[in-house]
Amino acid sequence: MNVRLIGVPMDLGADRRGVDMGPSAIRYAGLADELAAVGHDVRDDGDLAVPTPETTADSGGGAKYLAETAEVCRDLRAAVTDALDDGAFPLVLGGDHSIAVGTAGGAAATGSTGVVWFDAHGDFNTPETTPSGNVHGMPVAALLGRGEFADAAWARASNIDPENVALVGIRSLDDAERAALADSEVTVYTMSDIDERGLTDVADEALAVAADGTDGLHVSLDMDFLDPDEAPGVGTPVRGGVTYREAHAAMEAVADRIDDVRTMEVVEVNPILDSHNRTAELAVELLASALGKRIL
Ligand code: HAR
Ligand code: MN
Ligand code: MN
Ligand code: MN
Repeated sequence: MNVRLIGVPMDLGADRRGVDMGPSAIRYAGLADELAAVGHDVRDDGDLAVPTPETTADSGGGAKYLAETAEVCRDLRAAVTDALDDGAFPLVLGGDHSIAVGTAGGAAATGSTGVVWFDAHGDFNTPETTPSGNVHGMPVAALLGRGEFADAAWARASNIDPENVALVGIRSLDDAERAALADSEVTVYTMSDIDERGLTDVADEALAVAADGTDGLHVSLDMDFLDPDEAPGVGTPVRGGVTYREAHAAMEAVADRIDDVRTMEVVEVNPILDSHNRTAELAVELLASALGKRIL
């Protein structure tokens, strides 16, 4: 594949500072070389321009920096569709999870899109329900046009049907978010499901749900999907996440369907909270697995 790296040093969507350094940390951990070793042609387009909290006044409202986030997501969507038009595979490096609106929006601009979302969190809040005001807790709801996002052209992706959205690894939901998810057609695989059925079975089914009747897939990997013992460098760690081996198995399930995958992103790597770049190195390993690296 022609892999196109797009960095998005975004941290307007989260309270803990530092995810803006995620793209650098992932590059330093050797992503381009690792993907080249798997056999891909890799081009790095560098980072998008993203405002920092130091230079930006919050535009106000129930969601912090929503107007600024919208602007970045519009730019990212354009970068992703450019890469897709060139026949490349856009691999987006975050940044906080709000950027998924741009990545998945770019995928959906080219056809109906299913989404597989590996995360501890549901990211299904809206500006009306959010307890924190942080947009990284809202991207799934934004893409599906829920609440205030119903009229937001930058957010809502009409080519993404909730029936083709699957969340995997979930173990932290806010009350209103839980009720909204239960009420929706989104499929949620919690950690309990993974305990009972095993990761491979759950990941295969999640990918099948997303692929059912769609033209392509978007895969979103929030590093807090993993247990914090494995991935300490994330802003909102939640105990009880997947193990190192389970995370690789999830990415190998993605690799089995890579021909259907149109876009992928890795988000929420926070080098300030990390231990010797361990989480960024793990992100590189997992991306290599997803893009076809095999032991034998
Ligand atoms: N649900 C909480 C909120 O809305 C926590 C947000 C999520 N943090 C993330 N996203 N890293 O997955 O504020
Ligand atoms: Mn997330
Ligand atoms: Mn998360
Ligand atoms: Mn439907």
